[in-house]
Order: sequence, then C-alpha cells, then structure tokens
Amino acid sequence: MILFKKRTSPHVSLWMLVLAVFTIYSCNKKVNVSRGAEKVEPGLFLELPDFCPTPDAFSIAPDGSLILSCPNYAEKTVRGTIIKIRHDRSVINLGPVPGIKPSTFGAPMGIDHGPDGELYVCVNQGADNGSILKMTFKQDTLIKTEVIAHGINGPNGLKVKGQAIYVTTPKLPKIKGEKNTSGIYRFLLSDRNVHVNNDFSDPNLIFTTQTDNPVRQFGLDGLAFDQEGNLVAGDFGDGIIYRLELSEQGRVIGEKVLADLPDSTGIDGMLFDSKDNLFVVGFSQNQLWKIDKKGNSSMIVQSPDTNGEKGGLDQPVDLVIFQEKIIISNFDLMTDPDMVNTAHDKPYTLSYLYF
Ligand SMILES: [Ca+2]
Ligand SMILES: [Ca+2]
Ligand SMILES: [Ca+2]
Repeated sequence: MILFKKRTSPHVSLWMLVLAVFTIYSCNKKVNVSRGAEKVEPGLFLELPDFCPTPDAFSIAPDGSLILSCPNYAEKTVRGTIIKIRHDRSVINLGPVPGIKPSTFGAPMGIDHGPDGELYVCVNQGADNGSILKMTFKQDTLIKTEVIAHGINGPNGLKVKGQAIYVTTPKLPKIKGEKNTSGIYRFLLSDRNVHVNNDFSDPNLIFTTQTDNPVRQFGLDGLAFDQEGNLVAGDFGDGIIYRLELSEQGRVIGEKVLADLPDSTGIDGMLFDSKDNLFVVGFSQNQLWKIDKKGNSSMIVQSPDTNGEKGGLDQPVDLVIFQEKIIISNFDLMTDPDMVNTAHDKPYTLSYLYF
C-alpha cells in the first residue's frame, strides 16, 4: 500500500497496478479457503507415456532422479515396469520386474532405496505369490536381482529404515475371522529367500490390525517414518493412521492412533516433511490431507472426478518431495461406487503442489 502513496511516474503506477491485479488473480486461482483450511489447486507435473497407465509408488534415486513403479493393472497387455524421471522430466524405462519363476514378470508396487543405493521392490504376481526384490542397476540397466522374501499375499507399501525393510500387506485372508486382517512385515536388508506363510506363524510379521469398514475390507497400505523413528501406517478401509513405536530390534513396543479420517477417504501413500507434518493421499475421494504432529487433520486438496489433464488428482496413490514440490501419482484405475473416479482415462498423470 505504501508503494502507491509514493509519487511515481504513470508508467510505474500502471505497471504496479497490473502486477497487483495479476497477483490477486493468481492467488485466487491457486488457493481458496474451504473448511477453515487452505485448499490448493494441484498442477500437472507430467503426462506419463502409454506404457505407464497405472502409476503407483515413488522413491528418490541416489542420483536425485525420481523412480516410479508402474504395475499397470489397467492394461492387461502392458507389462508392469519401473521408470526413471530425470530432472528435465524425461522418462527412461528401466524395464519389467522379474517374477519368482524364470521368464515370468510381476507388477511392482511399493519401492524404496536402501542405504546402499539399491532398489527394494514389492512385486505382485497373484495370491500368496508376491515377493520383495532387491534390484541393482548400473547406468539404468538391471544387472542383478535378489529375492529378500517370497510367498507374500499382495505386498503393497514398502519403506527402508536402517538395516530393515518394512512392508504392508492389506489383506491376510488365511487369518480367518469376520473382519479382514492386514499386517506389516519386517525383513533385514541381508535376508534372502524368506518364505512367508501369510499367517501368525511368520516371525517377520510385526503388526496386525483388523478393518471394521464393511464396504472396504482393505487394511494396512501406506507407511512412513517420522523424525523420531516411529513407524506410521494407514488402514485404507478405516481411515485410521497408526503410530507404532519400535524397539531397536524392530519389534512394536507401543501403539497409538495418530489420526482417524473418514472411512470413505481411502488413505494410501504417505509422507512426512521435516517438521513431522504428515501428508496422506485420499485415494477414493481425490484428496490430499495434512496431519500435524498433534494429530490435527485438514484436507488441503479435493479434486472432482477428472481425467487428470489439467493436473487434478485422479485417484491419487503415492507422493514424494522432488524439485521442492510434492509430486503425486494418480492410479486412475478403480471406479467403485464409493470412489470419485468414474473412468480410467488418458492422460496418465503425475500432479504437483508447491511445497
Ligand atoms: Ca499403496
Ligand atoms: Ca487419467
Ligand atoms: Ca479418471
């Protein structure tokens, strides 16, 4: 305001007026207030190639590029693969993911890099036949694949912490009961060929919970570590985010509920910032939520049903910080009645928000 009180030339004043109008216009366009929280309009970060119709999970590679798993469930003829997105947003196909039997291939989901720079991958290949692989690349070529564990039913989210790998499995049908049981497995980076039974006989199964929501019997899915080293994991069907305190041996020694979002949200991938704010996608409602350290939650993005071409969330599934933005992958596959998405549609997209 002080600027306009100053004696300035007509050209300068006019320029400032244009700038002010532009600033107000862009603010209105990018941010609006809703439910007492700032809602943000996401932008389009990248249109993915045709061979990535169903993108899933992110990890940052040692060279700073972005790695994305593409299980490609939407197109039966398109083999699942892993891609690298370089800083100039060019895409390299790192190739399909080996299955357990020779000459077979699986669908990659949760991924994370270990301290050694190698890639750990959840691979889905039918019921009770998922595996956790360690994949070693040299100059974007896969040179070695090692099996950490196999026989897992639908491994979904994966994070590496210290010398261990934590993996969610949203359904454990071998554990009978009225409600679906889901769990978290812990393996060591040094483990090889651990056979998993998908029941309580597995010593690697460190946590289980049951999902109440009868509409969506699908449990533990996204996971992340906070700054204190607690393991945080979300139950997709119940919208509950658990905070698990771990012993040095990786056993669960404390459990509390960090937040309880609406059941219909469909919480999936999650990410902590350096202040321990948790960002979690709402897969079923095209949302992004922010949960502070005290557990206060606010919805910061809500996209309507979309094909994603303008950057709107199109069934968001995972998120990562890359180039000082939050990048969100859009699964854009399921069209169940409790979900906002009504069609799997081109373009296949990544969205972004300023961070
Ligand atoms: Ca997931
Ligand atoms: Ca789409
Ligand atoms: Ca869509």
